Amino acid sequence: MIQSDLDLFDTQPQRLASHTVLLPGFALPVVEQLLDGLRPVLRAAPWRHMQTPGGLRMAVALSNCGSLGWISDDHGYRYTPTDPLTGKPWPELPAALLELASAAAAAAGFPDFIADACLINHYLPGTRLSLHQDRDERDHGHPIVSVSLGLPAVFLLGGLQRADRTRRVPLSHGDVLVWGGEDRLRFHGVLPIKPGVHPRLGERRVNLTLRKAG
Ligand code: MD3
Ligand code: FE
Repeated sequence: MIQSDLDLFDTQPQRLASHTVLLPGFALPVVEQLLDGLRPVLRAAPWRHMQTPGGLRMAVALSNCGSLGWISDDHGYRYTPTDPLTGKPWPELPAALLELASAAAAAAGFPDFIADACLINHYLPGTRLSLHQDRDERDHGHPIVSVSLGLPAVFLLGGLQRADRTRRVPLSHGDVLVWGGEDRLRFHGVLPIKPGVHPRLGERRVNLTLRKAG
């Protein structure tokens, strides 16, 4: 293999900010285990479009697993122990996902992370996620681990003020992003997903966001 080809398969961690680390391809060895774990979750808690507190339908469809799940309705954004669609507890966090989250956090310098909530976001081509902060968790001291699957995305990494300039970070199938500490409250978003067909997931992007919410 010639030297320049190595860059294409670079799986070295990349520090994007003081407490933000991209782990390219970190989830690739366990993708099939993740998908096997997600199938029963999505049967029990199917994709749905939540309403924002302002009454708008979110473009991203979502589900949750773990002891807490993130929801949005006319009362606001919050974590709940049960799925409002079924009234039942959210499905359990699949073991492969829980283990991946702890391993990724450790690789990024957060050795004791145990997730209790996983938000599962579903993007069709054209779907975007506008710039926002994640502030609904009880303790902002814990890191967040995000796993990208399916179609690629361009992630926007901003600063602590909405108006701060944003950086574009390409995210591919199997990439894992970990952030915490002072980066935990950075504004962030996702540009509209480009049309395409992913060989494993088809015309969609799925993002798993693992947190300690409780
Ligand atoms: C936050 N999801 O669900 S996660 C969300 O790809 C959400 O579905 C996006 O934002 C998604 O709340 C992005 C990745 C991420 C990466 C870096 C960050 C979130 C970040 C840096 C600071 C704060
Ligand atoms: Fe977010």
